[in-house]
Amino acid sequence: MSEPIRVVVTGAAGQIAYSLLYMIAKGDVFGPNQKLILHLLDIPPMMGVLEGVVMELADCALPLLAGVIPTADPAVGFKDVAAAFLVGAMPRKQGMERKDLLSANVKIFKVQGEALNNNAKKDVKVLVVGNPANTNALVCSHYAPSIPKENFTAMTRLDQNRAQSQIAARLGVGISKVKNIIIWGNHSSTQYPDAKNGTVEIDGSPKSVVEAVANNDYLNAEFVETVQKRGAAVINARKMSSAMSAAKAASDHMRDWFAGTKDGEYVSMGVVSDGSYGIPKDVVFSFPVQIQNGQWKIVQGLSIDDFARGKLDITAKELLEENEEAMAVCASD
Ligand code: NAX
Repeated sequence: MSEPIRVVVTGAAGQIAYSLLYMIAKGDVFGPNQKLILHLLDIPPMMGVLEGVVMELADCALPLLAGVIPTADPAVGFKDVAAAFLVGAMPRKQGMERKDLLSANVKIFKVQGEALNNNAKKDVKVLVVGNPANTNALVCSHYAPSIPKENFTAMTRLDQNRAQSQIAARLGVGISKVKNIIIWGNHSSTQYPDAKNGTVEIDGSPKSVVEAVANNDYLNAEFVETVQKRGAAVINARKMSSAMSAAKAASDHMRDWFAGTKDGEYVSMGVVSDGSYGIPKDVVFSFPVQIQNGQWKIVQGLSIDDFARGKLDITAKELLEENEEAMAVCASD
């Protein structure tokens, strides 16, 4: 057993955290030999609810859990953390314009960026789940200049998992047979779920998804739309947004970031663009990445057909607009 690491989850009294905390505390993310001290950050009115979560974590009797620190103070929440799950964000309320949502979130992620900068370990790995996730990650990084930009990522793993699951169901194979499905761009309805670089194992041998599905109309239309609209479909059915699956995706994202990806496999993460695939620099864009020793690298040389090019440009344009709005709010603050 190694020394415990400190891990913060924000929005700790919310519904994603309710599933995520258990996954982290039982070893799904940092492995079965890594002890943890969990920092639970939420806002003052939620401290009573958070107390209940603390009681339940104790009642889970988890051997890896070396401590739990519930707090509404970002300086305490981010103190010495090695990993940060930024789940809490301002939800969109009725009548709220996109701009209002963005400016409320810019304020939250400014405060949290500063608190990370002043309190967290300098090699902290930050995953932003709270929406608009990509732009929130950029804002957070902007206010944490002492932490490398590469350490700020946004979650598109739920979209990837949804896409992988759609292809597995379509082909009637187990989920683990489907690999390298990509989510490009923003975690929004402009994202481009791309199965055309994916592979599937059928009867023991790998095939391209394009060949196995043998229906490009499906891959370009129904598949893309189903993944893009899956979040809304869950809300319609559950009357609440995806939580268990979002928590599983956050746990997958951070596990792969710490432990690395398997040979020949890649995963999608919102990361700061270096201009790869003609995407403007410095937006947080979801790319396929491979990870070794805790460092991600964008997978190069994948084929982008005209259809994909159009989709990538649309989602990049949306991100540039969001960034401009966010930076205007930052500047006026
Ligand atoms: P909940 O409303 O259940 O929980 C959010 C929690 O965050 C609340 O307890 C709230 O008090 C807390 N919070 C608000 N401001 C805070 C602050 N400044 N510091 C700390 N905590 C704060 O939402 P939940 O369903 O858990 O969703 C959380 C976020 O994830 C939302 O922004 C949601 O849009 C986003 N999602 C992102 C996904 C992704 O793939 N990137 C998918 C799932 C989810 O929709």
